[in-house]
Amino acid sequence: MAQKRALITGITGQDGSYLAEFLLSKNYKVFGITRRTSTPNYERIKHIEDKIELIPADLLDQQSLTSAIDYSQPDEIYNLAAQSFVATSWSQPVLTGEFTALGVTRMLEAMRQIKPDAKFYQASSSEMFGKVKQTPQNENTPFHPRSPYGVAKVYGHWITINYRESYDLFTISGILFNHESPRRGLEFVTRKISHSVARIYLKQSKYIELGNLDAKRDWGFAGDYVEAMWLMLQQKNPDDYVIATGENHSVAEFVEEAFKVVNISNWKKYVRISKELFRPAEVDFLIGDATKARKVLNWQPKVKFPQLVKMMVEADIDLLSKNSK
Ligand code: NDP
Ligand code: GDR
Repeated sequence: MAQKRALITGITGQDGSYLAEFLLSKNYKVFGITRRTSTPNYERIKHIEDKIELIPADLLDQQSLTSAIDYSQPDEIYNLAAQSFVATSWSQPVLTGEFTALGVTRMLEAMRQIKPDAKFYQASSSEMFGKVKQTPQNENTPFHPRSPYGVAKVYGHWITINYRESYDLFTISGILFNHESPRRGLEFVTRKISHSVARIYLKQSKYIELGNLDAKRDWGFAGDYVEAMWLMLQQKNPDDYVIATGENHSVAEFVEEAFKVVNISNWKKYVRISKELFRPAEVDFLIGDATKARKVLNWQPKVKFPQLVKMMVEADIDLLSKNSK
């Protein structure tokens, strides 16, 4: 059988790096799209750089996406690239719409014109549920996004379905709940916490500044979630799936668990609340129902909440200890 070929947008991000590793382990030829930066940002993929092929392109540039698909001739396309930080979507709403919403159409158009027999995965998000209409959330729960990011993702979700229905393309939307790892960007709350706790433990910092501690999220491990993306594209028919652990915790619980890893029980002493870090509209409570994925894809998350927090705090202690040598 010919070696399968995959094209990943957002390969330099958290999920892109795990997905590239996963596909290499399945013997895929992996191509990744990277955008031009004045200094390279290949930190998360440097250990596999010699095994993958990077193609310069940008979600804002139709021609570059078309060329990338023409060059790589992928069997599977994973569209992970986006402006993915919810807080930034209020300060840069138009850019967020361009990247996170219209970027999806640009990728779909490129595939339709150049490689219509490819399979397409769109990275949709639990942020689409926003002000939740039912609990837990599944594939049939109505959307009520609460940020320009969430609104852009709703567009991405529906345009993916629309290309499936209009042109009979194999396009899938994976509605993933929050997934974290030691490779998570430092601006996201879990990594901010694990990194700050490690700094406090190593006496490099005295406190951590946070916003809303009451928000609840369904947090899983990114390594488990990229497998679900792949499984979705291996099915006979294209469909949409929720991917989640089915368990949620507040930001405060994450903080408490992280301090527990370094044997600090009076965690409140180290936390300051900043009004600046509260969002104009909050998503208070998310919890996913991944029954369909369990039944159809035979997918289940492996890493549990305490394990995830421990993994992240220990990785940051290692990282900071190495950096200070
Ligand atoms: P990251 O922010 O870690 O990665 C985003 C990637 O998109 C980076 O590789 C970034 O490149 C790339 N990118 C951004 N803008 C452009 C552009 N204009 N052209 C080309 N590439 C671009 O996100 P994650 O890995 O966490 O998430 C992957 C996807 O999944 C995103 O679409 C996100 O919205 C979605 N998602 C994530 C969830 C999560 O919990 N992690 C949950 C649900 C959905 P660069 O390195 O150059 O910045
Ligand atoms: P989220 O992740 O918005 O769920 O989007 P984030 O980690 O940014 O926020 C989670 C919750 O924590 C609260 N919070 C803080 N958040 C940040 N970033 N910094 C803080 O200091 C802080 N204090 C409290 C937030 O208010 C929020 O309620 C992530 C992204 O990966 C999206 O791309 C993805 O689609 C969704 O997860 C599912």
